[in-house]
Amino acid sequence: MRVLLVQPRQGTSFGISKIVTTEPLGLESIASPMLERGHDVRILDLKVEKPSRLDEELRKFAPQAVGISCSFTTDVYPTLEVASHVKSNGKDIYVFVGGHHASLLPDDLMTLDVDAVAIGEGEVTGYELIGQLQNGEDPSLVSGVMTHENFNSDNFTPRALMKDINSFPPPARQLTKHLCHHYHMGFDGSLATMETSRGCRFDCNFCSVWVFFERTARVKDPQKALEELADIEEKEVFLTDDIAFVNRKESEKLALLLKNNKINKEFTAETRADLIVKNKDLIKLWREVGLKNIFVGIEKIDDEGLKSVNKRIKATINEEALDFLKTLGIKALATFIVDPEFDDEDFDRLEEYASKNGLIAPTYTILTPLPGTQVYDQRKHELITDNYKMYDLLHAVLPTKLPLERFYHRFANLYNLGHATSKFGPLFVLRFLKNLRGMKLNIAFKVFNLMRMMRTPSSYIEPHLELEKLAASPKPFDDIPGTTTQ
Ligand code: B12
Ligand code: SF4
Repeated sequence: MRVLLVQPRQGTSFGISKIVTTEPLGLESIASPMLERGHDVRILDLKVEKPSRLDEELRKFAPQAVGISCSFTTDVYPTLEVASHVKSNGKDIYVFVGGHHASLLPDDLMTLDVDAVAIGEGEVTGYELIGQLQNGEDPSLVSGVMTHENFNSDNFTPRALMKDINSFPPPARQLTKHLCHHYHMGFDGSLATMETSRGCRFDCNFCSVWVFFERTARVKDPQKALEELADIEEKEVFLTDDIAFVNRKESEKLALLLKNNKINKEFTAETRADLIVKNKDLIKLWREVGLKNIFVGIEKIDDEGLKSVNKRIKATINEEALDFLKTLGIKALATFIVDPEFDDEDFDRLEEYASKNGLIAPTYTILTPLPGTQVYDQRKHELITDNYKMYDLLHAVLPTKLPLERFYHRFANLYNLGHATSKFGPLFVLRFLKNLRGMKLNIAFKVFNLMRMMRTPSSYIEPHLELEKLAASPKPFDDIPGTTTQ
């Protein structure tokens, strides 16, 4: 079968995804088992490729099936755009959607332009679905495949999580090789991504990862991870693990293998502060083998706040982790959740915390009830909009205590406190010159512009004004679920 896998365009105009742009690892992961079974598979990444490439692929490649990734809530409309475009080119092209959001809220995607939604991990579901289509058999019979026939009925069989995440070949990175110069982490690139583990055993109330993975975490075999890494050409590698270093023994084995095999990479990872504090020697070892940046979900500055999000951690542990990373020279990219109920004092306290802890490039998001989370269940009746464009964690979708202008003024100002490399100062000039040498001018400009936007209150307010206008006029998106404004 000829299968085209599509990463839709970004559904939000700004945010961290413009600063960290990654290859479509989910699509690459489902592509390899399909390739192994002899299917002809291509990947289109509309996050970085021109929109016209879709028509080009539909014409030249003439896919029999198109699979679209919808992991982010903000990607729902772009996903439906692609589906509708494909169907307008040929009703007989089979359109299926998968990914994190699609799995948690398939109703959003079950439109007439979508034939099926693949719920859960896609490696097995993907190739089984394609095999079924090839044999002219009913796709609804494949576990994890939700179709219009079995939707909301007992005939849908869920796909269980894979017992072992080592049973498949590495993601088919060769399918996006020609795009690798687009993928970057801030000013640094080219960037590759890789999983060394999958899932999380915690249960924070603002997060849906543990819901998707049923509070489990599985680890890649260190030897297999080493071989995969050795095949990656890029020096910069973003480990997409939900919680890096989740399994101490395997993480240590991998670090030692990297050391003994002289693998020369620079890593960025995401993890929790308590794992850092508990495994200081392991983090030190990873530093030796190239760990450069760690996103640390600090979320809240005190115990009360941490309890409110069910983080199961103490504020002192967060601070200990930040201090420790500083001593090792690892950049701690602390992330925080700003509550819509914040008043001026709360913002003052958060600013103080960031400056006291000398945070270089902290990331702030606004508490957003994302589908599948406990916060969503508890607060969905309070939502001020169900327009998914606003669900980028940088817009208030719950009522703010401060007037909206004041709230965004304070929020944008948080981004003025760090990011020394994005301001027009000596550090910025240094990074800029480095990128000039590497011919990455466009990326440097994109990151710089984005960071400027994030420091400008009006860029947050614009989408709210657009929504008000939409509410006052006939609604163009009335037929798309989730797009009505209140
Ligand atoms: C790495 C990561 C990032 C990276 C890169 C993400 C990317 N690909 O663009 C960075 C740091 C840039 C990032 C940014 C953000 N992220 Co993020 N990120 C992740 C993380 C930890 C791993 C994603 C990943 O690569 N996994 C590995 C691959 C192999 O898995 P996968 O893509 O899920 O694909 C599998 C299945 O979903 C399925 N599948 C996927 N697509 C398809 C398609 C078809 C056709 C089929 C059949 C199957 C299928 O099969 C694949 C193999 O099993 C996830 C958590 C998670 N585990 O999903 C959060 C997650 C996706 N991020 C999230 C969020 C909220 C954000 C931010 C908004 C956060 C912020 N601070 O601003 C930004 C914005 C990003 C954006 N695009 O708008 C949320 C999304 C929730 C939601 N409903 O929107 C998640 C789920 C984390 C969470 N806390 O809840 N993120
Ligand atoms: S925020 Fe992190 S620690 Fe909490 S449940 Fe999600 S992935 Fe796990």
